[in-house]
Amino acid sequence: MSSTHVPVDSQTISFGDLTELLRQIFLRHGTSANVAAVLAQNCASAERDGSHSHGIFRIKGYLSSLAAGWVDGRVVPQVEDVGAGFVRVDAGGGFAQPAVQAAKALLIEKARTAGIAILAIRNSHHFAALWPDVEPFAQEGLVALSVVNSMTCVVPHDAQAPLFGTNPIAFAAPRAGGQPIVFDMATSAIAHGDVQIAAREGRTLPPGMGVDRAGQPTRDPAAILDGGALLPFGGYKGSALSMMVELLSAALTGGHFSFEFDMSTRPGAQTPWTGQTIIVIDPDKGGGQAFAQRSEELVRQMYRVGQQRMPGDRRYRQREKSLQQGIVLSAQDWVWLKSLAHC
Ligand code: NDP
Ligand code: PYC
Repeated sequence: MSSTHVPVDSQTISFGDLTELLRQIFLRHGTSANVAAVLAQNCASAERDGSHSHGIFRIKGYLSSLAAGWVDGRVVPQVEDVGAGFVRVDAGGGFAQPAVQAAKALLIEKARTAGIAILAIRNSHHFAALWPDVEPFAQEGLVALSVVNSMTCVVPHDAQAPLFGTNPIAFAAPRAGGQPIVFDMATSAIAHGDVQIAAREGRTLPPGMGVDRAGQPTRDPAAILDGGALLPFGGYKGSALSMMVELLSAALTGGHFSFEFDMSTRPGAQTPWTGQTIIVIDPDKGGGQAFAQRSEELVRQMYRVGQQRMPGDRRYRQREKSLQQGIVLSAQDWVWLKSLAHC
């Protein structure tokens, strides 16, 4: 073990033990065994990689939505083979990740045959980081792009009221000399989860993230959460990408736009009820040299001109550390998770 500082008031847990603890929690709060396993793996992976806004921080929201009957933790997703390169899934009001899992083998088979395949998921709840939905494809030599819309809280560029969700885009591509290239980013200036964490910790946000209930710029996360809203990143450019995410996640799939459901009608509901699209490409069908060699060359050139790190590198570094030294949880979170598993 390294001598890296670990806070005294904390608990260190292995990735496997955290996954198992979370699996028990989901199981005890109304999910099927399969859904519990899929969500536990997803949530523990986020905590392992330091994606803290979408790790155990989200457990309260998952359980609240389950208890409210807003999301179905037991439904079995219905996979439909609708074209040479098109797979559809009706998630049945359940979580998106089991829908991805149910369709994955067919999607990969189609991508390898046709060169490209689309997975269109509707009637689904996505409450997680998006990178776990694309990274595994790149580990199999494929290129993957995913989008998911969330809940109305982002004001389109130049507009006066929120309409879009925080709508992330995630991309993954194989690379010859290292871990896959992966980026995963909200199209809002900041993820909603990070606003909640800043409010909890009493931190002020950088300028340009959001507005208060009167539409005035604010750096106070509590004012954003209390009737205010977020802004897209990068002005009209981020706003256009957020619009694209709405179209691909909802219009294409048959899911809800971020503004088409109202969580306030179901007390306790926290998970956005929308849709998700994943596009998978087999780069071997391209006309260039081996894709992974070419992506390695691009990375080499990026470093040569001064880029300090690749997107995804912070996570990979944190992953390695967590796998070697364990995942550090606060004592408070540890006691809370144990109580949820045994209640
Ligand atoms: P960040 O702004 O923290 O990071 C966005 C991307 O940029 C990451 O791939 C990150 O890599 C990379 N990056 C960050 N800093 C640098 C740098 N200095 N150099 C190079 N690359 C860099 O993410 P967001 O706050 O936008 O999103 C956080 C999470 O919230 C995401 O996982 C997203 O999927 C999730 N989310 C989920 C939603 C949902 O509906 N399910 C809605 C909105 C957000 P690295 O990870 O290595 O830091
Ligand atoms: O952090 O913006 C967010 C978010 C929305 C849904 C899940 N995470």
